[in-house]
Amino acid sequence: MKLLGTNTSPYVRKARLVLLEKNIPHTYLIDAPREPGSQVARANPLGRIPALILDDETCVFDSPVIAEYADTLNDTPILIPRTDALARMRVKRWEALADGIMDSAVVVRTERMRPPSNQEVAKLEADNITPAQRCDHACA
Ligand SMILES: N[C@@H](CCC(=O)N[C@@H](CS)C(=O)NCC(=O)O)C(=O)O
Repeated sequence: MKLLGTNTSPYVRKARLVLLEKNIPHTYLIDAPREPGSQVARANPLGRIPALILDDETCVFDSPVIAEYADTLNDTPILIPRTDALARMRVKRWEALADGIMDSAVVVRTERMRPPSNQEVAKLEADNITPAQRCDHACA
């Protein structure tokens, strides 16, 4: 299988960690979606990375889907509990929280890369309320 991505994408780093942690043979191909000649659009209609292309050309995309697929390929180790519904939900919830934090961080970074006069302050402020602070008040 081939994993398409770039080193700067947090979602790609997450997919790589799962594949490496589980010792799943794969080829990592640096492929930035907007570069000419990119294979990403063929592998993911959303045009985003990471995208995983299996040996039979099946395309797997969105990092939670890649992580879950990879986790079911072997049991060494099992990262997402398979039978205990509550334990499984808790792991998937951590993943949703981490992905959400990354989503916010990407918005802030993208905004800060614009010239200061073009930055949307409201967007930066809204995203500066960290999910970590909200966690203190969230339910168990
Ligand atoms: N929910 C997706 C998010 C993936 C994502 O947004 N990746 C960014 C890179 S960090 C991307 O490919 N953006 C499109 C682009 O750079 O053109 C996932 O978890 O895989």
